[in-house]
Amino acid sequence: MNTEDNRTLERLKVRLGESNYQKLVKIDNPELYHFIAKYIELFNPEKIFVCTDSPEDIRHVKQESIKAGEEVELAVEGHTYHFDSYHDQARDKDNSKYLLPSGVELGQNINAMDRSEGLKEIHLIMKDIMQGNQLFIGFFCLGPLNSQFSIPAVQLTDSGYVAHSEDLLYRQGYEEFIRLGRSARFLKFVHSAGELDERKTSKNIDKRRVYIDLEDEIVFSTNTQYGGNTIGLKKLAMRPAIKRASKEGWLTEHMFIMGVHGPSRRVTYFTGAFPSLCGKTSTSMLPGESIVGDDIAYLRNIDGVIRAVNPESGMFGVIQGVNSVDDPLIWKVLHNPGDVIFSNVLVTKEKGVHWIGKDGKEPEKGFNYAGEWTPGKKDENGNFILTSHPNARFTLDLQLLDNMDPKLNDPEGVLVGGIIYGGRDSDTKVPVEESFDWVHGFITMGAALESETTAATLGKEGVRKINPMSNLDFLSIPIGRYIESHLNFGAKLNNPPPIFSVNYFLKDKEGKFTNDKTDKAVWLKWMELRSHNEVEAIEMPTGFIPKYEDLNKLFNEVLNKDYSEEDYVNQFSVRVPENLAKIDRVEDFYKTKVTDTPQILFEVLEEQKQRLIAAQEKYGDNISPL
Ligand code: SPV
Ligand code: MN
Repeated sequence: MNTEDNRTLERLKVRLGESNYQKLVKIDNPELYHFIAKYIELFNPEKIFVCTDSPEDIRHVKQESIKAGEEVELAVEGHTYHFDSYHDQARDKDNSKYLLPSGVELGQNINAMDRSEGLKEIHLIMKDIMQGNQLFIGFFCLGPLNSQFSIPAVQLTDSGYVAHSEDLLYRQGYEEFIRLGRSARFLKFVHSAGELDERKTSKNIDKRRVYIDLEDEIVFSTNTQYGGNTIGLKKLAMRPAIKRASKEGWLTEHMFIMGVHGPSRRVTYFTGAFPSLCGKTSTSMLPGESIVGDDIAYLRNIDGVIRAVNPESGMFGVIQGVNSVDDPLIWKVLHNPGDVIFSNVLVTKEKGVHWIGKDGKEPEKGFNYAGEWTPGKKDENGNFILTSHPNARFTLDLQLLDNMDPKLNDPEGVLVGGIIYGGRDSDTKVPVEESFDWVHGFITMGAALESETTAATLGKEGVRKINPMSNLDFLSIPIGRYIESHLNFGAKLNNPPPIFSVNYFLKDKEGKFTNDKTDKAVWLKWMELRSHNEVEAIEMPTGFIPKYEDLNKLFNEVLNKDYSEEDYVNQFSVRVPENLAKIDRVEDFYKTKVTDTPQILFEVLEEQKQRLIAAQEKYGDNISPL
């Protein structure tokens, strides 16, 4: 330790007090000391709490959140609710920016600004921002402990709600920091909810910022509480992790990981990328299957195969539509004692909660993210205020779920048997389809992924947007380079797993959904069999689709229902004009907006176009699988 390190420690001792100081110095890492000292001095909190992995410390954080009023206890033991400001209900894409040194560019799809300007601005906004408040310092590990996948991370926040959420969602990492000492290459997150109003929600939304400094691997977040903007280890950590991954030859993806249970007790693991609110969590939570993670995955090539881990160990899930029939396992956790946070739901006088799509009758009054609520209440623009926000969520530790996969904490991760790309697509893609090979799948299903926008980000809903790998919101490298990383990753595999696309949102000519909500269970079982070459498929211009008789058999086995040939034709016919239009949109996007697109992307799209045109000449606009 040099004199500068010692001076930093002296300063920390004064600020932290003896017991917190002792906790911190058990970790031998001067970089950590300097980082913490710098931000303590900038934020100027009145109190500081260093949280270790001990259950007492973790309990203390929750108690402090309740004491400060950011969370309020509900009738069910262990449950709390939290509100975000009415104008702070989703990720703020406009104010999430990369801070780039001169000479670095990420392309026009990625929001960025000059690094020194951004740092100046954020330091100014956050100066003395914690005066009179408490700072929590938490240590976490992204991915299983002591694994080649894992990334240590430290969080500084003045929000007990954020700190508590992280305790539920991530693996504790204090001991891991001690073990790693100076070798820890850790990510850093600093957050302040800023000034709070009487409802304990962030007040200065105009000063809401999420700034990502890739140089020092620090993410700043301020004047916001909504989890997607604040929970450092969630979407904020994805940004530096994507950059690291691209440099080091692995992948950080916006994907669930689940075990699909096949014949003879076989479990095949799938990862699936879906934009927010497109069925990602509900797929990973399908009855009879097991969940490793519902949101983020790290993928590595280990001995020529893909292995994956979930950097998280909890779930920050959408609550809208959760009901006892479709989501029995989540339902059970949401109705039993345990550590669960409900955010932006309706709370009743009896300290119960309600949300859109919950079983039972809607309460006649309560209070929600907009204040006192009765049915029919309108906001200042005359829009109805819904019972709960469409992006209202529950937060829980995966350990509470009966279907948690036993390999969640395996340091080796799970072997990936298939990759799925899904989007919200009302008129083009069939419900399930397998690609011809890795490159074809990655490009026509991943890089060309389109989806209609949802309530998970601020802005208009229902607009079709391209979202490569459903990861666009989090990319910290130019899109072309990200695509290149994927192609390189695939090229180095001995035997790449099959790639599939799914679409749960296909509508017929009358605008009705062609599928039932539960049908995805069948698509998964079919993909599981394909992964082991145990079922045949029909070659169509866009990929391999299931045969009618196989699906009918699976519908009977899995859902105990018949599947009509008429439904099959409706769902699996290739709509040629729609598919061609999609290719045009995708080509246009890459041609005009992604200057570093690898040439192969255009070639693969062109081949698909030619296959479609040739088929159209033979069979017409609508090609029946029969
Ligand atoms: C998503 O929107 O993709 C989520 C929730 O998983 S958030 O934390 O807001 O990113
Ligand atoms: Mn997500």
